[in-house]
Amino acid sequence: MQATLIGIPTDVGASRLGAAMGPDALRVAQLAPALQQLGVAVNDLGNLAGPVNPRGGRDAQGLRNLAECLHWNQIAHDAVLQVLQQSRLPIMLGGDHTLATGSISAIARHCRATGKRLRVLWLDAHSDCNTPESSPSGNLHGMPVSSLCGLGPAELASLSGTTPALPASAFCQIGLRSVDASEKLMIRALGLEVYDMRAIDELGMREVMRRALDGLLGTEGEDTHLHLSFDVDFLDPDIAPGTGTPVRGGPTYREAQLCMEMIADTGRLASLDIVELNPALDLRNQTAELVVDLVQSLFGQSTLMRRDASPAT
Ligand code: HAR
Ligand code: MN
Ligand code: MN
Ligand code: MN
Repeated sequence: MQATLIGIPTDVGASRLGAAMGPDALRVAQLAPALQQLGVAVNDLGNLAGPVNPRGGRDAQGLRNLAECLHWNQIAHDAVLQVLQQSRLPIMLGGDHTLATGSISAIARHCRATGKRLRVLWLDAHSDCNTPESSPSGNLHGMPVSSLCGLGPAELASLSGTTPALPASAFCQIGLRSVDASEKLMIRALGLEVYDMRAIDELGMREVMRRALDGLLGTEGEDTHLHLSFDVDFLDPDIAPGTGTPVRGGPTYREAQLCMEMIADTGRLASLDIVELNPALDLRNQTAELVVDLVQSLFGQSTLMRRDASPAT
């Protein structure tokens, strides 16, 4: 397998500064060598260059830093598309979660061109499906899902070449525990598949992942491009303090590992966003190191040799 790291050091979608240092923290935590150890050939494009956070107020639409967000998403889109066209697996090092609008727009465009079905796993404490009208903050990192579903700011919603970039049914959100009232309505309206923390409590991570990955195993999943959008605040802040909007009550270390291992078992992972890592809030880079550890599981690291790649049904 060949993977390409793309540093996308944006923090223009967030209120707290610091996520722009995320790509370098992941490099310091030895992300590339960790993947190489597993037989993944890795190259690193370095960091894309884009605007800094002007720390603007809300515009007439209620949005903060729309022009800067658009700029970052356009260059993210172009870089990701190029890597996909080289048949390499792009790993986006964020940066705040707005970049997923650009990355997933490119992935959706590529899937359309190659006739693949797209499945997006969204690991996050938040649902990120606010619209300009509903957003309590005006921060665009709270809107990538709605943008991709055609309901965000028009310039962002059309990046993929079609609006919506993908059907809402392509998404599966896992780990939610901070959802605005407006987002609850949006989840209903879009019919988003969601496993919140209560679902993980009640069903267990194994059953949640079994359902989330339905249709991806074996020959049934052959034509599916699996994208993982991994917001670091998915993880419990006790183990992952280095993020801008932590919410208590997230998955434990073991639950997160199982989640990654079960994704790896499908063999369908074809692109990855790692977002919302904020080294300014971290302790001795422990969150970046944890992410690298989890990404190793995502790329097939397991304790024992596994006889059968597919998990028991
Ligand atoms: N829902 C809130 C808003 O729209 C919080 C945004 C979430 N922040 C993130 N996204 N880190 O996952 O402002
Ligand atoms: Mn997010
Ligand atoms: Mn989040
Ligand atoms: Mn299904």
